[in-house]
Amino acid sequence: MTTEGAPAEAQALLAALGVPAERLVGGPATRTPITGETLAEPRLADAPALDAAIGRASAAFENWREVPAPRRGELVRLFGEELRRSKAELGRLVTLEAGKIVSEGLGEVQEMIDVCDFAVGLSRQLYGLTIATERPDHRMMETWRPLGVVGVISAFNFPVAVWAWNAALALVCGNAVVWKPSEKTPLTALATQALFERAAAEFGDAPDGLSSVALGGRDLGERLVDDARVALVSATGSTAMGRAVGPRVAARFGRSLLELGGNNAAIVRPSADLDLTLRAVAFSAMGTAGQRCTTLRRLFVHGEVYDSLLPRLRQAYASVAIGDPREPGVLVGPLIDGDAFSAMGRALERARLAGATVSGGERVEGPGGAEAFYVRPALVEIAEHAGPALEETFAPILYVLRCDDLDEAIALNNAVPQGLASAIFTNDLREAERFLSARGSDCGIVNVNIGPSGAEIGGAFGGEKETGGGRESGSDSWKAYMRRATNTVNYGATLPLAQGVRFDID
Ligand code: UN1
Repeated sequence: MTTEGAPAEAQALLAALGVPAERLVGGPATRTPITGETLAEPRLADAPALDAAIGRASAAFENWREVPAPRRGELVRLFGEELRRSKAELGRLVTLEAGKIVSEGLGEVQEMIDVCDFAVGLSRQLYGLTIATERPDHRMMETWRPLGVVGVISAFNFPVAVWAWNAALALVCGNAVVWKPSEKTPLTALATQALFERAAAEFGDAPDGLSSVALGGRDLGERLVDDARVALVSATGSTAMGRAVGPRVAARFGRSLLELGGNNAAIVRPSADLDLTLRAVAFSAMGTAGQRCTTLRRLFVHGEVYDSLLPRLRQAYASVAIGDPREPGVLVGPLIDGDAFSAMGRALERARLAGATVSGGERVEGPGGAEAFYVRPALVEIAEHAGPALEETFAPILYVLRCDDLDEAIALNNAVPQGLASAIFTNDLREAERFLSARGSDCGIVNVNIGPSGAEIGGAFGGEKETGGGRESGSDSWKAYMRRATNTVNYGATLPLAQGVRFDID
């Protein structure tokens, strides 16, 4: 495909994906981070439009909750088929709008397809337990019921996959969905919605307003968060955003599912397979230009292997192909914007002042001139676990520290408030199991001999502490989109003792 004319290509893709042209004018500019050019100017939703969308979703829910779950799964199956058909176009639009390399744009759509498959299977499960009761001639069981309207707030870095994790589960569970995507990535959201509408048309009788998109800024997000008709707010983004969302939802006793930052670490032990470690570290730390919440940001290397691993890592950092993410062979695309570039610069400056050895971090020429921000990923060798290493800077910075003692390395892994993903590289069974044990990593994702990023949809995705504690995607995450009822049925003719009090009623 051509590497010229991102705006024209985006318009063509949006048309092919079914987004009406009139939705793409009248609002603020959406720019591609590849060149800084304007791709479209999609109209934003105002407060009455959001209000109406939530109203339609509430009405849709009343109908949808009565549709048998496997039939609800059929809609998600059809949506998965639409995604398969349009994978190339939607993946390419992710590349243009979020700046991901082509394979990552496609990979993101594949995650959507995978979670649809997962949810379709789930639509024939949604199991509750039958529980032994202490009462004679009784049966006790739990049943799972849908919640209502699920509000989804998503971030620029996974502009479509994270919504799909939420929506596929929410829909098979019987909920309606209102989505406020990142202001930086409205176009992929509109395209996803258009594909969903195709699936709904084929399905036939999906209620109007079952899933909708509301484009807007922080104020619109706040309205969604505060609306008592929204039973669950699922928000993925920065810790600062989560701190604002969590208490507001709690104040009205709504439910929230928060998936926030990650300052992820890996530990390298003397027995590690260094070829494998090198590849895993380079991918996890530099992939997606360090803009994943699972990006590897801290590395604790045993002294015995430090001097064999570090030169190779420096070499990988010095030689990685940075540039236009549409070009084959490029591994590191642009940062999302100038703010991200400034934040990276500030973190590196603080590290330098604290005595760190920094390689990389400089701005690199890309196809876009002044309005696009390409950087060489930075490798920062530190003597002390302090300063910016304790924070999540959403950019490709890897802090490397020499650390021999496993307990100390585990303590360092756990010493940040953002415990999302973690990894150990070792061929020593005892070390691996110690890392996985209760006194090991405190993260939500704990890996052995594979980097922290690239979690697959079948697992529950999330972490503890400042990451919000929520779980999206696989495993039993579906329970977050439902409420549980315990039902007791008496099929005998008498009441159990405690309730058999005598009344003078005969
Ligand atoms: C995110 O960064 O918010 O594990 C989601 C990964 C992806 C999802 C990340 N599958 O990196």
